[in-house]
Amino acid sequence: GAAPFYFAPEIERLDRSALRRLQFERLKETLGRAYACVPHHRQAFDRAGVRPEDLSRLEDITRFPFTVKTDLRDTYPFGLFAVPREQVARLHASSGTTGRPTVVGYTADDLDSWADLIARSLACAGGRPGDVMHNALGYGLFTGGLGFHYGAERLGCTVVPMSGGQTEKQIRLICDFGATILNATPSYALNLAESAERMGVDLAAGSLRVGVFGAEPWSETMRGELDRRLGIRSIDSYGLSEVMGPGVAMECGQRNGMHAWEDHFLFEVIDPETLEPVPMGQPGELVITTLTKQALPMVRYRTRDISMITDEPCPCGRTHLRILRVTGRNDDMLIIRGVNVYPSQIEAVLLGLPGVAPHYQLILSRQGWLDHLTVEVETVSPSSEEDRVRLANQVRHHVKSTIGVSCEALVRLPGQLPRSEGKAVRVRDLRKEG
Ligand code: ADP
Ligand code: K
Ligand code: ZN
Repeated sequence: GAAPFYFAPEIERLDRSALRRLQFERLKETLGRAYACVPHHRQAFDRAGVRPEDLSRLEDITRFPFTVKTDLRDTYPFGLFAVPREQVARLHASSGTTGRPTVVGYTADDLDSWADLIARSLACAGGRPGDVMHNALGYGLFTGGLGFHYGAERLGCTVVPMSGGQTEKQIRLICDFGATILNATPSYALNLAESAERMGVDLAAGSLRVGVFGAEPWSETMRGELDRRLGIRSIDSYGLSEVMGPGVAMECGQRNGMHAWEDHFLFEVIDPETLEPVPMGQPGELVITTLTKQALPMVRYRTRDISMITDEPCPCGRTHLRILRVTGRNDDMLIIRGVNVYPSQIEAVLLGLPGVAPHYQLILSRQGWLDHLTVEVETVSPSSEEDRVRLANQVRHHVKSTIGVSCEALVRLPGQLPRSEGKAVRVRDLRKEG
């Protein structure tokens, strides 16, 4: 293949001992800022009996307390920010465990680092200045669309800010503009491939060369399908809003795991039961500490993502460790078309509707390659067909407008939904790993 290309060659190939020294310096600074500027962190450190000065080597990170998703909710909206609101240049938000979204903020410097990390990640994925990047990730409060947008501009790409939806138009523009990089969730990319086939458009014979796919778990089988049907090399891409957004880790051309950018983040893998570190190369929950974020420093954020990491050398020359596929989560968060959804959020919507009984079921299936959500509810008292149709429309409308996902709603008569003995089984996930 072509000679390796790096966006930030010195840092991407820094030897691991220098990388660890850099991490130590930055970690010390981050812990200091978290303690000095964020009351939540100060209290948590005090409770754990640990001070930033207690960090004398990188491994001491394990003495510091974890941050979890509910900490963001409990301090909604800006309680974990370490800078005055006037210094926050941008806000993003994703779904939290209840009605309140998880709000994240960036200073101008944070946005600058983010664009650099995306530029570095896109180059790692095989992108080059001059590429045309068709960005089908959602723009708006999600970090996906805008995150990739500015980083692709920084790399020197021509960016098509398409966002989601309007599938036929997407296909036409990919062809007309000569897109070479496609950015999407893997399931939407397969949907594009299928729709193109129906339209008689052969995307595999077209201009696309690289696919950058993330936001939801996907498999090697799906990779094979995407490569073949779109005529691309499909690359796994990982990130989460709480620590930044996309650009946390990206596969290189070797496709042997995602290089995780250790100059900006510290990665740990823990046993979710004992909370103790697990050895390199063994599966566990990914825990991430930010090393450069100003607006929202994150200390030992429990991602709930199950994966493993390796520091084995990669033939591409990058020294940063690799996150092997994220295979699932250890909480009840569902990912529906790339959107994070907690059953508790849907429950809150349902219980707010008059006439709906506290019995419901969420059924997840695939229609083609796309996720399909069916919400089944029961009425409190016997009701007419007409009333049930009206209620179904309300459920659909409220789920869409408060959570942002489309669903099908089925309203049953009292007693028609299965009753469980013991713990209610609210979710039936029929999606097969394809
Ligand atoms: P994004 O828009 O990047 O998905 P969110 O904060 O909305 O950011 O969601 C982050 C979550 O999405 C992660 O914690 C993980 O569960 C999931 N996710 C992101 N990228 C991947 C990936 N490449 N493989 C599997 N899951 C992923
Ligand atoms: K996601
Ligand atoms: Zn590599």
